Parts: sequence; C-alpha cells; structure tokens
Amino acid sequence: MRVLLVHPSPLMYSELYLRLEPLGLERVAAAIEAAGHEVRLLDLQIFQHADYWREMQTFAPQAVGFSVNYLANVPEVVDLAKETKARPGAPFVFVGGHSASFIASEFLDHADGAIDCIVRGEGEVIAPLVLEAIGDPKLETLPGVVTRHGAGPSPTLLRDLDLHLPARHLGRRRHKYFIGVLDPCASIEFTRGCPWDCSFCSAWTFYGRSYRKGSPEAAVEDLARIREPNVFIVDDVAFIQAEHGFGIAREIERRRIRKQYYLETRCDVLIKNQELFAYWKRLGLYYMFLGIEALDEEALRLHRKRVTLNENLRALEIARSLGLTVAINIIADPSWDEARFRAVRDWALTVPEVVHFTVATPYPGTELWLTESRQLTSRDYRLFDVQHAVLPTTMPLQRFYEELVRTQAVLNRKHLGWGAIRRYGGAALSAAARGQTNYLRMLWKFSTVYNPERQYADHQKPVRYEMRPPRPMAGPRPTKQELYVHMPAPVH
Ligand code: B12
Ligand code: SF4
Repeated sequence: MRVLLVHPSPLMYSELYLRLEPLGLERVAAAIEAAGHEVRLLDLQIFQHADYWREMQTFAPQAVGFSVNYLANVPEVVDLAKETKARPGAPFVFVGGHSASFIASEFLDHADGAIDCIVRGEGEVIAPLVLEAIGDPKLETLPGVVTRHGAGPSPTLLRDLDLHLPARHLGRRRHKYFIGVLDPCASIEFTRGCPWDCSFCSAWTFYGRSYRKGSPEAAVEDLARIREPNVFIVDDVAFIQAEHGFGIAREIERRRIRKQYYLETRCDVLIKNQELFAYWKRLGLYYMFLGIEALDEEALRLHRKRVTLNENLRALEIARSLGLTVAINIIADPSWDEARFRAVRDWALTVPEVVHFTVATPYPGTELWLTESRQLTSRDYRLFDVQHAVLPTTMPLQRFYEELVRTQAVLNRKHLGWGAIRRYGGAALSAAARGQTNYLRMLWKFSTVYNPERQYADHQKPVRYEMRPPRPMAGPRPTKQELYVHMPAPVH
C-alpha cells in the first residue's frame, strides 16, 4: 500500500529558535516499511500545502497519516483532512501523536467523518495493524484505535525500543533542521517516558508513568547512521540512569563517533550524575536545557517538580563549571503583575544562561487540565502553544503580552543579534560557509515572531474549532484512567 505520512506546519517556537526532524513519524514510517508498504514522508515545517497536494496527485497514497503532537496544529490537520476527503478517490486518513491521543473523540467530531481513526499512544506496533484493517469493522477493536463508532482497548507499548529505528532516509531537505547554533541538527531517542509526575506535563501521563531504555548498541548504531554533525537527544529527561548513559558513551567512544549534542534534563539528575555529564561534555555535549520552571519554592511545589530552589541553583553552577551552553525555562503565570515580571527580568539579566519564558497553560493530558480552578478565557486550539494566555490575566491582556515580550526580549538582548555574533560568530560563520544559514537567519527575527500586538491580535481571530472543556473528575484527585494513554500493562 502507498502511505503518505505528514507532519504539520511549524509552531511559533520553530519560527525562531529551532526546527526539528519529525522523529515520531520516522519511527512509525520504519514500522510501516517493515510491514512491506511503500512510504513517503512530508514535513510541512519545511514544505508548503501546495507540496502536499502535489504529493497527493503524483504519489496517490491509499492512506495518509498525520502526526499531531501539538494542539496548535489541530485546526490545520482537520482542514487538510476535510479537503483530502472531499476529492475523488480519497485515501484512508488516520492521525496519531500526543495531542491527538488526549483529545481523540473531539478531534473526530471536528473532522466530521474526514478522519477515519485516531491512533492513541505509540505508533510503531499499531500503525501496520491499522493499515491491514482498513475497510474491516475490526479496526475499532484494535488497541489504541478510536473511530466515530467505537474504541479499542488501551494501546500497546513497544516491547523493545531497539526495534524500528527512525527511517531518516525518507526525510527531504534535512539541512533545514537545526537548533540554535547547532546547524544542521538531527534528532535521536535513547529512552522513552518519565518517572516523575509534574502537574503541568503530559510526558508521564502519555506513557502511563513508564520508563524504557534502548540498548546502547542500537542507540549508537542509530547515531552512526546520522550524517549531521549535531544531534538533539529528545529524551524527556536525559540520563536518569547513569549506567545507561555511560553505556552509550563508551559505545560512542569505541566506534569513534564525534558529534555535538543537545539534551534536556532535570536539575537533580544533573547533580546526581555529574561525572556522567562531564564524560558527555568530553564526547561533545554542547548545549543543555534545564527545566527550572520557577524561582520560588511555592511555585515549584505547585508544579510538583520535586526539586528545591537551592538544587536548581546548584545545578546551574555545575552546568556552568562544565562549560556547557545552558538554556532554562521559567513558567510565567497569567496572574503575574508588572512587579513580578520586573523581578524575573532582573534575575534573567544577571545569569549567563539562555532564559526562555512560557505561559502557564493547562494542556489536555496534564493533571492541571483537570484540576485548574480558573476558567479558560479561550478554547481556540491555536492559542494553546504556551506563548498565549488562555487563563484570566491580572493585568489587561495587552499589558500582559507587553510585559511577557519585554521579558522574553532579555534573551534577544543577550543571545541573539550582534551579541550572538560576538559569542558564537565563529561557529555561525563556519556553518554559513558550508551553506547552513538557519542559525544566522534566526538572529534578527525576534521581533517579527515575538510581538505583543501579534499575540493579542491572535485572540481576535474567528474560532472555527473549539476545544471541549475539561470533564469533571470522578473524585477529588484525577485517576490513572482519567490521565493515562498507555495503561501500565501489557507490554508486547
Ligand atoms: C522536539 C520536541 C518539541 C519541538 C518540536 C519538534 C517537532 N518537529 O515536532 C519543540 C521544541 C518546538 C516543541 C515545543 C513544544 N512542546 Co514539545 N517535545 C519535543 C520532544 C522533546 C521530542 C519529540 C520527539 O521527537 N519524540 C520522539 C518520538 C519517537 O515520539 P513522538 O513524536 O511522540 O511519536 C510517537 C507517538 O507520539 C506516535 N505518533 C506520533 N505521530 C504519529 C503519527 C501517526 C500517524 C501515528 C499512527 C502515531 C504517531 O508514534 C510515535 C512513535 O511511538 C517531546 C518529548 C518526547 N520525548 O517525545 C516534547 C513534547 C512532545 N512536547 C510537549 C510540549 C508540551 C511542548 C510545548 C507545548 C511546550 C514546551 N515543552 O515547550 C511546545 C509547543 C509549542 C507550540 N507552539 O505549540 C509535550 C507533549 C504535549 C502534548 N501534546 O501533550 C512533550 C511530550 C514534552 C513533555 N515533556 O511534555 N517540542
Ligand atoms: S516536566 Fe520533566 S520531569 Fe516533570 S514529568 Fe515532565 S518530563 Fe518528567
């Protein structure tokens, strides 16, 4: 069967700092290819809708699968599915990914019959079975599958992460993928899931709080296939288990692979596994993201981060002493006033790190989605991108955006424009000499992407698809049934 897999258009973030390969789709593609199908992959972060329609004509797929990890992409995918189904000889249309998994039935309702099924959870096991069941009523009995007529049992976890390494050969224009100065940059996955349970996050609810590791040999085999000199390690929390991180590192040394790496981890993990991170620094670890989230104990407790402010500050010192470029994130609450923004801005100016600000957003799939007592001010999917306020702001909304962007602009002052050229000019120019200009191009784009008027105007756009409000909880706390996509068992 001819199968076209599609990643939707870029999010607000990817307009500036990064653009990353659709690793989830590449893994699903590998599983589908292994089942004997002919697969093509189209990434609309790079290509245009016109390219999608061209592909529909020239490749004439019998099935089209969309990846929806982000709510902001829901309207685009619903519209593409509707237009696809309106044309003669329409293919089977299915959708997977994080956000799709958490809002399966409302997604199907918006599509009004244009989406044949949503595939909840990991795609590797189930996608080939879905293709096999097209046209058969057994489709809606498959694990993780939801149609307008029924839903199968909880999805099946992939038994072994070493299976179905990403089908990177299907990617086109790979030189467009980058993160900051790591230009170009590929992505890789070493582990899946997270054992913590932060209230604003859905990494743990998606995988039913499970945590799995691939073998160091398979991970490094995958790494060896990557042509790019830079690699984004996509694990939610990198190197939780030191032995696994050392195992991969030793294998990299044994195979004499030299690359630069970006990873994301927790402050307590960095403190606990300092030696491991120092080893990775020697191997090429360049850029690290630490989820600090808050500058006070009360907010850390509310986010249920299970780290203290002191631990966070200690981790920053360790990262600095290792000589890493460090990015951190702070969650701005819509309740913040001018004084709060000023205090955070002053702090951000005193630290050498790249400081990002996101807006507290109850995302479906998180505990916060069910427990947040404040009323949503918007249910427009496009505004659920952690850059817009969807909860009531204490300041007038326009003022909130002015303060937010002013605070985000600290990053612009410190790490973009000429400041960046002074700091990373050598790396940027040598990338440019190789024809890689993604990073150079981002340096002066800040105010076209982060703009208070634009953010405020987004709230005035007509809303065609509205999210369903959260369902009331059965008890005082959300249950596993209410939160998890993958229930803890079974593993196949
Ligand atoms: C890279 C990344 C990004 C990149 C986007 C890159 C891209 N090209 O998509 C950037 C940095 C832009 C980003 C932004 C955000 N992200 Co993000 N991101 C990730 C990250 C680290 C890796 C994604 C990845 O490659 N995973 C590995 C692959 C193998 O897994 P996968 O994509 O989930 O695919 C599997 C399944 O989902 C499924 N599947 C996926 N697509 C399809 C399609 C079909 C047809 C089928 C059948 C199955 C299927 O099968 C795949 C294989 O099992 C994940 C964390 C993670 N480890 O997954 C978070 C994650 C996906 N992001 C998340 C969030 C919350 C965000 C933000 C909202 C906030 C933030 N963290 O900054 C913003 C969104 C901004 C916006 N404007 O809306 C959440 C999920 C959100 C949700 N929907 O519930 C995650 C899980 C992180 C987390 N800890 O909460 N992100
Ligand atoms: S924020 Fe990080 S540590 Fe917390 S649950 Fe999500 S992935 Fe795990």
